[in-house]
Amino acid sequence: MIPIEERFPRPTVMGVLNVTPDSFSDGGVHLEPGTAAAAARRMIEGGAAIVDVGGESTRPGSDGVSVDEELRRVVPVLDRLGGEVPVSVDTSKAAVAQAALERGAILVNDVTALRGDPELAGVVAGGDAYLCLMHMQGEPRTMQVEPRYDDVAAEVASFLGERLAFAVAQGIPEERICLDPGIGFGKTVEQNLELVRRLDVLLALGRPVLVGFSRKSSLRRLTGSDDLLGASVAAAVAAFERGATILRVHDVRPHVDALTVAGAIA
Ligand code: HH2
Repeated sequence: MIPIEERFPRPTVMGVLNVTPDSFSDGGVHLEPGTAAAAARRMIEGGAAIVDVGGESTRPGSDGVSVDEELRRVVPVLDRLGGEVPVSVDTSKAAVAQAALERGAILVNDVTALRGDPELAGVVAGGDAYLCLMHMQGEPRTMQVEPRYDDVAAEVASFLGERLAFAVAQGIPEERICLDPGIGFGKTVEQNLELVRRLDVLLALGRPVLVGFSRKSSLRRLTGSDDLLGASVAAAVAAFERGATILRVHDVRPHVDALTVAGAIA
């Protein structure tokens, strides 16, 4: 298996496909498997290198869903894609990751950084999958209540360094892993901005960094606008310029265009 940085060089666009009734911004849009699969194919046509399929919303205030419900949402979409589209599965559950890997998914995107399900590391290791480890303070239900850090960049880096060591100890080769500061997961607007501003602190861990700022509520707070496309593109380009490798986005084509230009300049 080639290292993740070779498979997904800078900048790589990851399209977001939420197969949920209640996601942040696209909840309910892709609930029908055929519609979801068509949207995934359009994302690849638009220049995404991979599509992140998720069956559980992690928006602030959300409760979890059962394994059965998550499988019921995700599996029919992957079956329709038939392994023809590079897919990442946004899950913290071993059973969901296993089902996705069996259907051709190549990356497991775990917002709990292997703290959610003790079986997940073994599934990733045994399934020869790439892995994204994300930082979150608290849990989705309560994480935005009162996020606190003394030094947000240092604390997020220290957490991700520890989770990276854990993953490697569980048999997942380091070269398959990328790290994510978890924009919006237990962070204020200013903490989110500081994480991007000081992305070098995360890059010092030596792994590619994934950033997902697309359509997050911090952008609405900054701009006062409900149309978050321009704000999302700006955040992705800023993250890329500070060293991010993978940008997780909802609106693929505009991000691909912007990052193509930013990459050409860089
Ligand atoms: N953000 C969301 C979900 N999964 N995974 C990673 N690695 N990084 C992120 O920033 C990230 C993520 C939340 O955004 P969205 O998918 O739009 O919403 P929801 O969780 O409500 O489905």
